[in-house]
Amino acid sequence: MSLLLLFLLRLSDGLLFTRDPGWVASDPGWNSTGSGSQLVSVTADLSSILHRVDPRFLSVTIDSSLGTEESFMYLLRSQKIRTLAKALSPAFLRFGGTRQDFMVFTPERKHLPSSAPSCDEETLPSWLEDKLKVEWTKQQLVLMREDAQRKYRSVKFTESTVDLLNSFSNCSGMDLIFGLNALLRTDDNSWNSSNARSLLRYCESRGYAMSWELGNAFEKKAGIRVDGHQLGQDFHRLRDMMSESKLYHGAGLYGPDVGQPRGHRIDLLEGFLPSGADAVDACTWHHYYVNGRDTSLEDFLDPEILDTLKLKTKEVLQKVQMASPGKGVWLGETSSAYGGGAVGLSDAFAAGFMWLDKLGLAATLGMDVVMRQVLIGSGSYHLVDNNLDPLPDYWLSLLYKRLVGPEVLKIEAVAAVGRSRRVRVYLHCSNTKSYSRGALTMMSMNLSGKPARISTPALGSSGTVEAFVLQAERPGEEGLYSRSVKLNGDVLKMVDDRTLPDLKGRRLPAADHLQLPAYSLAFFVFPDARAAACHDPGRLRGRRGHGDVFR
Ligand SMILES: *[C@@H]1O[C@H](CO)[C@@H](O)[C@H](O)[C@H]1NC(C)=O
Ligand SMILES: *[C@@H]1O[C@H](CO)[C@@H](O)[C@H](O)[C@H]1NC(C)=O
Ligand SMILES: CC(=O)N[C@H]1CO[C@H](CO)[C@@H](O)[C@@H]1O
Repeated sequence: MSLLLLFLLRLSDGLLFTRDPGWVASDPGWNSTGSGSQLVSVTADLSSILHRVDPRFLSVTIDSSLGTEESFMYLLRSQKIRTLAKALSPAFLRFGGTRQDFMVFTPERKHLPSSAPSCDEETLPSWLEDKLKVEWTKQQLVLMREDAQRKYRSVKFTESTVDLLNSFSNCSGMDLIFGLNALLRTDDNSWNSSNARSLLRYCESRGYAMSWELGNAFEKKAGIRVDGHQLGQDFHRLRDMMSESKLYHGAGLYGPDVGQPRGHRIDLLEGFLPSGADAVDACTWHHYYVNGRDTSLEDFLDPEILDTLKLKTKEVLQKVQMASPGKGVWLGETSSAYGGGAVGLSDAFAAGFMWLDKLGLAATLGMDVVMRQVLIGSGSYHLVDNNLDPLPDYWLSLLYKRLVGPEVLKIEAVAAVGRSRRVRVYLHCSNTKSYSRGALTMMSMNLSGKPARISTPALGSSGTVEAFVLQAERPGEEGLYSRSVKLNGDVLKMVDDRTLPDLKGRRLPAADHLQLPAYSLAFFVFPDARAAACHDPGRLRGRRGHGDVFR
């Protein structure tokens, strides 16, 4: 028997976090709240979990564009970016993207250096960091021109690129995934693995623990076309090569990194699965909501656009479940807008709605890992700006890491007049590193311009709620373009290159109405919820629970 919880969302023009003693838990009061406010009820099943995602669910990428000139890889020795990355661990760190299929390993060293410097020894001197940042900003213009013309040159990289990636991921506690070049083909159009073999040998000789991918959204590039069946065979070749290695025989292999379903692209996945599913540990696909060169603020706040992820995810999950039941599905590269992001939006507060909704929806539907394009790389969908300072989506990611656990619960928001479209909610058990077992974290956003209030009577009057409300630095629609963000009213910024600010919640008695201001993103933690599903997270609804919540 599932315990049904009823939250009430009351929408009005109230003040932030004010007490409303007039509310009575048993009063259905749907249309008698005065002041023209509207109620939305939120139901949740706290007896069992829908799905458990990977502890590294929120993961990040470094776009291979950073490797187009090897010197830029040294930015990964910046103390600031290391501090920021470490705070997001555990996570996967994927190195890949469009240019991975143009990168050729070209070893230079005859003799291996004795041992790598320790994490503290190797940070970049500030004069060099400043110089690299200026040059990287210029380089991005070159890269954007290449992207616009879709003309890519072959890029040589040496041992340094992998050394820097390994020390960055190792020192920040992330698990490195390296995307290999699939465009190296033989005369009969199968994958020429000789360059990858040489890279694997080098990495093995250095003892680098890492996992692998092959090809980035590859179907036709530089005049070469590869079908899904062939790609599956290429993955087997890579898996065989890994099996021969002492270090990599048990390492992860993920793919095929197909683009989102759009007519023939799904055929690439369908073609791949029969021949390639056995070779991969998880099936990866890419998702972007909109074209960065042709989008607007309205798109970033449009519930219909947010919902498109649900349809595409279901399509992919269905194909994978049919061909390879039980195989995990990952968003292997994903962000708001393709084409490098939408200038002025993908790096602004507005991007948080797509990001938080994607995290909520992907976990609910049953995807195991979501890799955000990009932690660092060219384009405007990065988590840190060109000075390596954190952008709003970085802070959102950090809060997610601190507050949200891997167990997903079923929750639904229903307005009196139908499904609530502009207030979106997701529910997980809380991260047990931050809260005791049984605690709940509700993620929530209000996509429109009026304030909303949330009541949580069913969680008991003795309990408390911790609110983490993110808002743009400036109010109103103009604020949505802001590159800084406030947590419970205070602008978030690093204390220094080694220190992040405290992310403090605001504690409220559970009987209070919680305010969800206009255009806000919020995490509400219920530390004393004692949710059965979170006490005993072995209690899974069915085997994998893919998508039950929206049936
Ligand atoms: C970092 O490298 C060391 C030495 O190879 C290894 O023992 C450790 O587990 C690595 N840490 C991470 C987080 O990968
Ligand atoms: C694969 O590539 C290597 C290096 O470019 C080349 O020497 C070799 O002949 C190629 N092998 C095949 C089968 O095409
Ligand atoms: C901020 C907000 O949403 N205001 C809106 C919050 O959602 C409700 C319910 O859909 C809207 O009616 C409000 O306008």
